[in-house]
Amino acid sequence: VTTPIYYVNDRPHVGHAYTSVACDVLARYQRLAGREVLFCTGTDEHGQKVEEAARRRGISPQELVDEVSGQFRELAEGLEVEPDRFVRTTDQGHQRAVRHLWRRLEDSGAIYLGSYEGWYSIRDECYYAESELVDGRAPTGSEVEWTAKEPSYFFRLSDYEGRLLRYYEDHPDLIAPESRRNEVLAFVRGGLRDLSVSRTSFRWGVPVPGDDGHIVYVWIDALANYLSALGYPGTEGGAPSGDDAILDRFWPTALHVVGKDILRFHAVYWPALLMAADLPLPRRIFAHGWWTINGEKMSKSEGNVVDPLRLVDKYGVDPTRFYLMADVVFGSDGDFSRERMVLKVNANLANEVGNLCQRTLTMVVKNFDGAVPVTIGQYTQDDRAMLESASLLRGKCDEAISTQKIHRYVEHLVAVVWETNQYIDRMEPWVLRKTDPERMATVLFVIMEILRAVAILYQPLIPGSASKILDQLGVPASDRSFAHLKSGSIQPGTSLAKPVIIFPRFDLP
Ligand code: ME8
Repeated sequence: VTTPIYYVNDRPHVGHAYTSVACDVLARYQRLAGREVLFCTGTDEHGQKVEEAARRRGISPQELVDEVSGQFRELAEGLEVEPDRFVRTTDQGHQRAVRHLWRRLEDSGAIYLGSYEGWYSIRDECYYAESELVDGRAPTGSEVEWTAKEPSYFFRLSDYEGRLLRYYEDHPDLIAPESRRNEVLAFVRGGLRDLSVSRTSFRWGVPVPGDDGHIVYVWIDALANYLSALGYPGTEGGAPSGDDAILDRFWPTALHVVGKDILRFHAVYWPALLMAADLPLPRRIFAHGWWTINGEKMSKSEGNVVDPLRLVDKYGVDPTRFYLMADVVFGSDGDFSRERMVLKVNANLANEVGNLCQRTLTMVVKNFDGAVPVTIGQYTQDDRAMLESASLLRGKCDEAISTQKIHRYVEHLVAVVWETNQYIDRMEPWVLRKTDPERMATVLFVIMEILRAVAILYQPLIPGSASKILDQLGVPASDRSFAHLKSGSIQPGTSLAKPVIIFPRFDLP
């Protein structure tokens, strides 16, 4: 599972947090499902944009990249995003991978020397054709500048049009969501031009092997991170067979999660480069949507950039992760509003799951000598229906996660908690206390079983809070993987502590 590697020309904001949390949820989920996962992220530290940002601040590029890369690490830590690899493109190992990839492209005849003139957007680190400009700007709204004719290496992207289209057709799941896939197809069908892949006008980057007047185009450098994260190319000079051995383990199931802004680089350029280097393609490329803030574009000049770590300070890490994943369909655009965050977190976490836990466990502790009740009656139709909903959760969540419908995964959990709250209100265990204590025990036991399933499945999204719920339910740490959904259960007689509130309620801003 990979995030994009983030540019270090700017501080991390909620958009970066979004992608990183999403990937962390996907990685944790698969790990709890028993799969071997390698979760990679990092920082994209080369290029003209970074060189200029350093110059503006009067520091060296190296000082700048060290500082901002550190901020991206802190962002991950603060959000409890736990990658296995953090690639920095200034790492020696990564640069070696870039040089190796370059040589393979060159050896296969996919690179030639020509000359380039045209429009370039430094903000997007992207070349644009005259015909793509809108009112003298890039289609993204970024400023473009004219690059006077300079010698440049080119990648024969135009050779790959047919092969890419065939590959997309044979692998309909490669690019998602569907609407984005269609955009990519339309773009490739519209014809591909060869891609300029080196620059001579700045120095901050990886020199082209054998011609160090040229710097490798920052996107080739950046995309190679997905290989260098896996140790590519193995031994120095790496024989092709060596590459394959190292990549074998994780590369065939690689999932690239990116924002829609950079889908073209991942779904067109990257597959073509891999084809040219005779390397297999990743399994899936998922483009999520774009966040605005209160309906407006997030930008430094607007002064409306949301610092995710400030959110964590104020609301805690799990409410922040929850809001980011639960509020919008993964794949669609979202709009950040503190008010909606508070409403959503208060409703789904504090009022629904938190309150259910608190009520249930308080009754258990008070009425059954601080332990899970031992005498439990026959299940009724109602009880069985509730337990059935809980046992269907795993399949539904698996289905959602395997297609990156993270919001859908959350919805399944929210729905079962909702149903359970209706169940407790219908069963009124607080009334049963006097009339039928055994029935009370049964109802509370059913709810604890459901909470156990919900908390186990919530671990990828709200790891700290889910484990607090499991602690309160007396579920041992060794029994919390998804395999225990079926094989485990709440143990009668387990002593329980008096529950404490897990999800605080927040005031509206
Ligand atoms: O593009 N809404 O880096 P970058 C949603 N270095 N997601 C957002 C967002 C927003 N408003 N703003 C940023 C680069 N993102 C390259 C990538 S990969 C080989 C090289 C997220 O720092 C989203 O994932 O501009 C987007 O694709 C990424 O940050 C862009 O980060």
